[in-house]
Amino acid sequence: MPQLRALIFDVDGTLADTERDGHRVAFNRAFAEAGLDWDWSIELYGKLLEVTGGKERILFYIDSYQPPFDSPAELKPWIASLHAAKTRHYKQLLNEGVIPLRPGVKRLLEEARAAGMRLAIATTTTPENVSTLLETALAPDGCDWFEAIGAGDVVPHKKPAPDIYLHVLKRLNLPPEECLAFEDSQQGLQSSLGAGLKTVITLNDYTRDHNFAHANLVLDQFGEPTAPFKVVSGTTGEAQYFDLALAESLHQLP
Ligand code: XBP
Ligand code: MG
Repeated sequence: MPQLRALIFDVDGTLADTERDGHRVAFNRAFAEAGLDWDWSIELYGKLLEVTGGKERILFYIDSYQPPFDSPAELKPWIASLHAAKTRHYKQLLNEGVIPLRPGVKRLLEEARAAGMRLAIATTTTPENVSTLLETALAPDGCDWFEAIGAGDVVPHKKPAPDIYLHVLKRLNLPPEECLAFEDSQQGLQSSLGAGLKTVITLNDYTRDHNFAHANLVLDQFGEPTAPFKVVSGTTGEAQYFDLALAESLHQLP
């Protein structure tokens, strides 16, 4: 059996619950600033999350919910500048400390680092969103904890395509059999499985009803010694919270 050498994390929904109170709010602030009367409610945003990537999500919204939208002749650059404003608002929210890491994330990352486990990130979101989250919610040197950070437009096809995981595996110079992925959504799981990675899911309010039939383990959260996880599917033995020993034992399963 190959050894477990690296943990690869999704960001949005996995490291932190960024969508409802972070990305969604930032989109709405950017829309208001641009004089648009668009307002993405918590419920509507759940539907829009079907499309990964902020620029792609805006385009999907225009096509599906705003006809007939009198769109600018140069739609792509217009969306790009609207999205740049959204990124500015999102980073501001992170800098205000609005979004903490999910329970157990920092503990797991610290344990993995201390044990010499290699760490990486594979996400759809904009690179500067990742660095700002890591610096504000993890540690001032949080980016340095990760050997490879694959994010945003660095690959042609975002999740559910496997491209971002394949990109990160290449950067790590590791085969998928020596890594474990962590995701929160069906689109993310499709991406990691497509790259050949065993995958652990931690659910959140937006992804609770997604199809995780092929995940190796589905939990409500990583958990802490004082706040155990709930197992939705998969085997955790005696474990009460997700740690490196559980990662190693999952990795050993056929
Ligand atoms: C995350 C996303 C991202 C964010 C917005 O998906 O879909 O698009 O919602 O980020 P995943 P940007 O967790 O599967 O990577 O606006 O920066 O694109
Ligand atoms: Mg996610």
